[in-house]
Amino acid sequence: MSTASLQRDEILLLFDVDGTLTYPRTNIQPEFEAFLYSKVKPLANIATVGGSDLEKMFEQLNGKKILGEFDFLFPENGLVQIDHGKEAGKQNIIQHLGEPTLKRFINFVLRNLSELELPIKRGTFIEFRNGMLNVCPMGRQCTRSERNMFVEYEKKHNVREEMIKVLQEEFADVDLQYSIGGQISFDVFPKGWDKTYALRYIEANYNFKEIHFFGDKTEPGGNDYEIFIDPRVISHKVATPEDTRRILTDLLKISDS
Ligand code: M1P
Repeated sequence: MSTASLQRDEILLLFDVDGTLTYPRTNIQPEFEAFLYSKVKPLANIATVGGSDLEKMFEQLNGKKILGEFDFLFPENGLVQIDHGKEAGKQNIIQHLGEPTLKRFINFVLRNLSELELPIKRGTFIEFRNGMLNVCPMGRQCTRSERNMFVEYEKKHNVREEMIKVLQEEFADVDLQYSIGGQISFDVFPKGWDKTYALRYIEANYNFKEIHFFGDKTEPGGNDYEIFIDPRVISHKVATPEDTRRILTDLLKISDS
């Protein structure tokens, strides 16, 4: 049976945000947004599963209206679950790791970053979220052009990959996982709290016939990798929102006019 012949409530489409619904850390484009809400949403349940927190999802997808537009929102890899506009649950990294381990980790990262030479540094080197930490060697408080500068710098110096290696060694005794989902930072969370976490919620509460996942960071170490290879989903690799649109048009037999 083809996907296009299924009922709306039999299909769930799970979208990564950066690189899939939007270009990295930019807002969704109006034509794509209209396509998603007017052509795709009537045919299937739609959901986001992003590495970023809910505030960044609001910024990129044009505000709180997404609470009403998407059937589900899964910020922080689904460690926060929003079901039809209402928070249904969230994970807590403090409780999971405990203060002593958390403090040891944060102190080590800050010490390591203080010794790291980069062309520029700004502020907010660790962003503390509900279920994860986001570590940014340059500091999250940077401008778009400073962000672009880091992207170029990293093409020659694997700053984040090198730092992750150091952390993996130093914290081999702690069940932590590291993933690179964006351009200037990496996410740190307990093992298994990757994007497959969103599937735990879906499986416990719904019974979709098909779950499709769309993402760009699908290589090992990228934050779409684990869900991309998960046998519970049908995966689609994309590089841009245009790819996502093309695949959706084909999958759901949408007349794209
Ligand atoms: O959604 C992908 C990533 O987006 C941001 O990454 P960066 O600022 O490095 O481009 C972060 O919110 C990160 O946590 C997230 O995985």
